Amino acid sequence: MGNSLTLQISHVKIGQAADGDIHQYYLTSSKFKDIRMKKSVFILALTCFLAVSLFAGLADAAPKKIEGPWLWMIAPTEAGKGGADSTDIDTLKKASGGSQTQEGVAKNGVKAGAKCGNLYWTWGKLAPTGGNNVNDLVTKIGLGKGDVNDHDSWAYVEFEAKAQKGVELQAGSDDSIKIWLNGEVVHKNAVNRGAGDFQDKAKVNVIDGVNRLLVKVGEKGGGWSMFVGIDTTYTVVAVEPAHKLATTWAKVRNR
Ligand SMILES: [Ca+2]
Ligand SMILES: [Ca+2]
Repeated sequence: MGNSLTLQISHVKIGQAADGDIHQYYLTSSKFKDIRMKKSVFILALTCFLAVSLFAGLADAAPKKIEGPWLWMIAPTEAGKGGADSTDIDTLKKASGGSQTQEGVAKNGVKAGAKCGNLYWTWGKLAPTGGNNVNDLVTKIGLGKGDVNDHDSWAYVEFEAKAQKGVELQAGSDDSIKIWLNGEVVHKNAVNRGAGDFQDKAKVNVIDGVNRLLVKVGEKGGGWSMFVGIDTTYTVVAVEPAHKLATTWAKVRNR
């Protein structure tokens, strides 16, 4: 009588990924005749375990960072009150002499070239890495100079998507952050910290068609950075000056 091996493998659904269900596999019974077979059972079980772990790892991947282009504006805070202290202060309203407010931009959007004090809302594509990406960007597009401190930045973007509830939004910021989606505050973290990647998570509801996303980051001192991603399929829309039609800028598939 030669060697024989009988295996019974069961599986159970443990989650959902974009491309299908995630199953966990396990041996429910096995019969083996010699040591060599034991080894193959072990290898089979290990292979199943690694395959499931890898799949689960892919399903948990963070969303892609939104590089935009976003529309940008910055405004000073009170001296020594940048970052966490100014998270809920509408320094945009003050800088624009009352013609713009954070809530107004969050709800109704803003156009490229709109004026705020001596500055104009300007396009800029945000680097997905680095601990000073906002400072690098605002100095590049001419809104600020050198190492900017005690300032707030606003980044505005419109994206087209399909309605979906409970979508995961991830964000990182140096220093504090406040995020509005379609006029509602969906995340806030009044904190002074460094950032080079995502740090916070929030669940948001995406609507059919154009969604309006506004992100405020408060900079106290040192680095000034921002990272925002949303775990759905969307298309970033370029917000042109009022007399032009909005045009599709870039198509982004998230996975
Ligand atoms: Ca700085
Ligand atoms: Ca900082």
